[in-house]
Amino acid sequence: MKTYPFFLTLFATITFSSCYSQKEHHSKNPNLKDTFKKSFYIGTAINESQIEEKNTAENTLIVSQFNSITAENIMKSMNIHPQKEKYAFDLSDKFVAFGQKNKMFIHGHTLIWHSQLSPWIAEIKDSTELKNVMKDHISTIVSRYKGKIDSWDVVNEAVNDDGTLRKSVFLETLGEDYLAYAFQLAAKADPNADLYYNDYSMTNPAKREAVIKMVKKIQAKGIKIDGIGMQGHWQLNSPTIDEIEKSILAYSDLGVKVAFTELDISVLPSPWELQGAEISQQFENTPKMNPYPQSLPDSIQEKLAKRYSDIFKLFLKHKDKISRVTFWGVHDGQSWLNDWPIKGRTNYPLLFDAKLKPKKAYYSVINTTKK
Ligand code: 9MR
Repeated sequence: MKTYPFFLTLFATITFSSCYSQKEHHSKNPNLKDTFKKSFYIGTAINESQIEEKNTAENTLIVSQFNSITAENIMKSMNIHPQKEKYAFDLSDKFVAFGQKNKMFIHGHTLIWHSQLSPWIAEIKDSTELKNVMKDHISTIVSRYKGKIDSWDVVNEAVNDDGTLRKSVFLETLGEDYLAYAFQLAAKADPNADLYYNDYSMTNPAKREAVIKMVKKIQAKGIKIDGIGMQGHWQLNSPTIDEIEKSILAYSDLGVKVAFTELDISVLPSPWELQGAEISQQFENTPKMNPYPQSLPDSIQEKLAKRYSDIFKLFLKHKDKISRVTFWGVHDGQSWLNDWPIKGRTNYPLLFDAKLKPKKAYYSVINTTKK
């Protein structure tokens, strides 16, 4: 029998056992970002306290599971550009530094949006002034993070669910040209960032057709638009997988990337009038509308797990078209759906519960990659 010097045997033993234990560790502790590494980025929206790393357990969860971040609120115009001559970059600088430190894909949300709009912008009536403000806003923010923020929601929620253009200070003052103008400004400020149009109810046929028409008009002007963001604020039974698939195919036929930018699945009843994710809607909180205030029954956990699994199987089927899947929040405790469309409910829309424990839905998502 051939014998090896002691130090070589020792080296081989240590190397093997450390590889083995890493592998063991990996398979016992799967994580989202590695599981989908070859397919698309897995992101989360983070709030102010998470950007500032105030809670160690939340921070550990974010960096171990996600390889992309979006700021849930701090980059919206009323926060980042509160007055004409004043930008507030403190938190957005921290957000970008957090992403860089953790080698994450950083997404900017959002440049032009009718909601959470700085009140002083909403009051502008003069078209030249509004164009100048758009130019200053987009150029200042995008160039500050040039080469650091990888992609932007340039325009958010400009189309109504019936396919008409949403009335906003931008549409009313500048007409629909404001859409192409916003993309033109963003492309000039950072030619290498990916530029997205982002909206909810993107599986609704009338809205889908209108978004496609809008993107084609921007493309026809020779202006750069790289992707379409389907927010993905969905329910247990709607939209159907078939409707989601139709939208993935129709949007990617435009030659742009498709991203799922704000994914969450509400398990609570929704008032019948409810449309998409229009945040101006609020309804009354009654026990019937808040059926699981303490915990989510097993039968609904199962339904949520199956729903997420069906959705991720579809995402994997179209991984060549999908750039990123971002959840709207890290865990159930922080979700906006606890307060919308009815204040003070307990919803369970994400993969981690309010105690940061992975839910059945988490494992069902991880398992979609297993043959
Ligand atoms: O999650 C955000 C919530 O904290 C804010 O109160 C709300 C106010 O506009 O915006 C929520 O995020 C929205 C996102 O920016 C755009 N798409 C719909 C999201 C849910 O309303």
